[in-house]
Order: sequence, then C-alpha cells, then structure tokens
Amino acid sequence: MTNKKPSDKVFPITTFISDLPTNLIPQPSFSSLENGPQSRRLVIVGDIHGMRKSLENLLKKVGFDKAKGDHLILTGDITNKGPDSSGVVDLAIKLGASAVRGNHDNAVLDAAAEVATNGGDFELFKNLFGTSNTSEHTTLSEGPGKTVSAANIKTRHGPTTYNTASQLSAHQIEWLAALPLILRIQLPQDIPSSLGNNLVVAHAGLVPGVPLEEQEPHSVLHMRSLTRKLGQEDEFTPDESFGEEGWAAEWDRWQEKLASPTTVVFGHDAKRRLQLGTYTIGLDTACLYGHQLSALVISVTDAGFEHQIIQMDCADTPVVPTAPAKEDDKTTVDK
Ligand SMILES: [Mn+2]
Repeated sequence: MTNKKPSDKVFPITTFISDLPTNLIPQPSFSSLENGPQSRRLVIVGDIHGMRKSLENLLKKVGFDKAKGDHLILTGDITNKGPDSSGVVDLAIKLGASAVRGNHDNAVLDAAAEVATNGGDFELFKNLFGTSNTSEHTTLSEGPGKTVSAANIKTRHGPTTYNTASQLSAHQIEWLAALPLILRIQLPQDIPSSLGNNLVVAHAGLVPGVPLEEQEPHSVLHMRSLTRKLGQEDEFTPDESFGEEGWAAEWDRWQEKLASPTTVVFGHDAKRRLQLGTYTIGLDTACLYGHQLSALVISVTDAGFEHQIIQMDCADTPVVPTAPAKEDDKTTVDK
C-alpha cells in the first residue's frame, strides 16, 4: 500500500497463518459423543476495542458456553481506544479464544516494544505526544544507569496507544503477539454449509487471486478497498482508503469464478458496519462509537452448517470521535 506511516510498522509475526484445530470445528450430532463435550458452535466476534461489558453482554445474548463446546474467535482490534483492553484480553485468554491480530493490536505491540527499548517509562511516552520534542534539557532519570532524553524520542504512536500498552501485563502482551494474521477454518467438505466449506478470518481484508501465504501483512491489517492495476484486469492493489466500494465486493466477484470459493470473515471497516456479501462477512459494527458489537454464530445440525448474526448494543462508554491525531488514534468512522 502506498500510504504507510511509521506507526504502521508490522510488529514481528510469530505465525502468519494458523489453522483452527479440527477438534474445535462443530461436528454433527451423529458423529460421536465419545470424549467430553462436542464442539458445538463457533462464535466469531468483530472489533471489540477494549469494550469489555459489550463483549460480556453479547456472549450472554449468544448463550456462549465453553463447557458445552462453544469456541470464541475474534476478528482483531481486540484492544485499544476503549476502556478495558486488559479485561477483554483476560476474558479471551480465560475462554481459550482464537483470534487474529488487528492494526490496533499491532500498534499496541509496537508501542510496548518501543517503550521497553527506550527506558520503559510509559508516562514519558504518553506525555511526549503533542510536545515539540526539542528541549535538549529534558532528561529523565530511568533508574540506576538508565537515562532517557525526551529530546531523542520521536514517538511512533498517539498517547491512547501507549496508555493501552501500559495497561497490559507481560502475559497479555505475549498472548497478543502470538496471534496469527490469518486464521483458516476448514469445514468438512462432505457437509453442506451456508457459508461454504472454506472459511478464513482476517482483520482488514485479503486481495483476490493472491494465495493466503503471499498476502501482504500490512494490507491484511489495514486495507479497506482495492484498485485495479493499470492494464491488468486481474491484479489489484490494496488501499487503506474507503474507496467507492469495499474490497469485499471484488472478493465476492472473484470467488464466483472459482470451483472452491473462500468466505472471509473480517472487521476493521466500522464505517460500512455489518457487511453481508456472498463470500464476505464484515463484523465491525462500530461498538467503539456506541453502536453494536456483532457475532457470526456457526452451528451444525444433521442438515449441515448454518450461520446467523447476533448483535448487542454497546454497553460501555463510547469513544467520541475527535480530530485525527496519530494514525492509530485516528477516528475513521462517520457519526
Ligand atoms: Mn482495524
């Protein structure tokens, strides 16, 4: 993409693509009842952004029950901007959730690493934002043998992101850092499915015609639209801008031509809210701004896999859109 910023740096990737373990895929009731609870449903939730109460309410409405074999999957932007990122990550860990990394999670990871390698003082980084950063006399003591001069620091993120990073424990940061950018969910090919049998979860989007392994990490985290490469009917450039239509429309058209299409479940595009394409489901319904938190619930009966959307009104104090600051604090949704 052309509009990369310093704050967009992709934090080192542990695993680019993960496959959802087959024991977490719902099984039709006739298959087996042998070992403990069967996998019952997959509950895929859109961008939470630290809105813990909203997540809890949505799970309540869904009747989520890990003990009965429900499995939670998050589409990324689990953290940042909302009131309780730490509580959301805690809940995700407790429920054994799967998830993909979002651009905000990426920014939080980058901010945590940035602070750690520059003396470890989150307060300093929060306060540096908006200052001229030029005072040669601003030198802060960082404990024995360690001093950091504010003049030498050019922060990569806005204060919100440093604040979120400061609230996460080392264990929570580790959990976040280990998330893949793409999660593949292979439903058994011999069972009919309302979503098709090839599912993929990615935070922002994917470029049609490019194998999953070759998708560009930055665009998986940030893209919203596609432009056709000049003179190339079948090649696209991903872009962060909203564009006239989202990338999902092009993805849908592309899948129509394939013998084995892939459905993508994604988040990131709060402005477009719930998107129900033929092979694309967009779940960022702007809970952060006081709208809804949405879940795609996949269950299986003897007739096959079925899906439904369940939504819950925002239960946390929403974030009021403000003037754009640094990229990862920027509000990109219309009221
Ligand atoms: Mn996002």
